[in-house]
Amino acid sequence: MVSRRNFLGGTATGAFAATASAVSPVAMAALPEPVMQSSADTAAPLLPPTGRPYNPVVTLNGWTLPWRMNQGVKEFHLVAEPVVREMAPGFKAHLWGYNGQSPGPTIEVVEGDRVRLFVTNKLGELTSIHWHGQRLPNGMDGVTGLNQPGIPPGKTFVYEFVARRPGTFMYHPHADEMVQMAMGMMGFWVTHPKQKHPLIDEVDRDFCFLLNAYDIEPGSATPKIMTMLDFNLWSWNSRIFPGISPLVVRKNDRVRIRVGNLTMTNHPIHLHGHEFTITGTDGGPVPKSARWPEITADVAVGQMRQLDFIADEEGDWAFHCHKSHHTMNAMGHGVPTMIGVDHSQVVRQITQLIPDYMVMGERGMKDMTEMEMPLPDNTAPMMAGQGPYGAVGMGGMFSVLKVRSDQKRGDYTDPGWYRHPPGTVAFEYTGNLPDPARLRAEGQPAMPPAAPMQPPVEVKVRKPPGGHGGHGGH
Ligand SMILES: [Cu+2]
Repeated sequence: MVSRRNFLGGTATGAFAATASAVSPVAMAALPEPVMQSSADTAAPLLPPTGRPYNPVVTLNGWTLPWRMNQGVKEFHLVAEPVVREMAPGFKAHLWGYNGQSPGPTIEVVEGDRVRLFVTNKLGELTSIHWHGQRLPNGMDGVTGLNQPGIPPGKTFVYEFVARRPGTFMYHPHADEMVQMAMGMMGFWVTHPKQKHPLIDEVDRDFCFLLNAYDIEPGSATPKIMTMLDFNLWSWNSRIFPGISPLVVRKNDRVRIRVGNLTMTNHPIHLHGHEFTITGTDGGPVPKSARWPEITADVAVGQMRQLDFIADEEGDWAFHCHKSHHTMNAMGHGVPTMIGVDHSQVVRQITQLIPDYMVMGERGMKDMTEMEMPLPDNTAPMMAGQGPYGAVGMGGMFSVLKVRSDQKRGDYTDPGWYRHPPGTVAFEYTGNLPDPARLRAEGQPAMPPAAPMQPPVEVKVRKPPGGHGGHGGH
């Protein structure tokens, strides 16, 4: 296995950067050596050693696949195979992917590049790769049975086409659909413009990741591939918070985030502290006249979105899916909502039968992040992540945009937590709480009832203990 340091450090670069003149006819006939990745860390951007220059992307908890230039053709070698993916520290999943990881490596090319992709199948069943969003000859489109025979186990197929339009794309199998994508087979593809493009601004930092989801029973490691909607792990690049790298930027950087969705539901991706513009989709750059500002972009199934903004507010800004269940990790489903329910009497009776019975969530579910719960081995904590002010009650599709004025250009190292200037953090009010002013119309219907009203039903609200007793409680 080639480690990240190995191929980014330049020692191995020669193997991929062989110039056309250096490639003998024998070597041309040979497969490019597959580059494997064993780490789930975010690799540094891969500066193109050959071909047209471009500003490379940073794949969250991923990497870009090096290529071999062969007589003007960029040659890549993808290996479809079972992988072990660390989804969060201490939690490993048995997935299928490419070149040692799920998702597979990001492919980066330049508009107009001729690309040759060798795909070796090390799975136990047929596979293929569809190059989502590419203009290409029909026979290169990768739909098993329709455009090509499936790639049998142990065999290698060759795809070749010109990357005709710049943009944000992905790749995935079109073979045993439900199984192979549910097992994590997918990857990102970026085609950079070959020259200044009127609709594609140059940016300082360019991040990309795929939205994916798994259903892995606590204590096990293999996804249940029959699950259609009820997933328990909502991930970015097969990672869950707190395992997702922060997006580290320098203040006033122009930032692009590219997101693709290969789950079975939509994800409203939400950024705090800034507004962004959707500047492109997998259909291409968005005309300037059709752009509008957003802080949440809904990425539907099978779609890709390219978000551009200027990171001009310092701080640690949450960046997450806005579906609240998607910022949670593996939890037991069918857990009743116990908020406001006083189970102290019930507990006394149950503990006589089950001595270590534990009641959860009387104040909400966040209690559980602070609780030391016995969990089966290889289980993602339900919600985890420790911030500077305590537990962050989120997991899953969540990360942090870290904007720092003293971050060096091109430096992606985590600067740690933001140090808030004095007097800029929400603080406790310690004065008296006045009685609430009530509107006279409170509780009245908008229209008079047609028939005499039933006596009103009294709803009792139980406030959490330890609040300001006597003010608004019952
Ligand atoms: Cu979501």
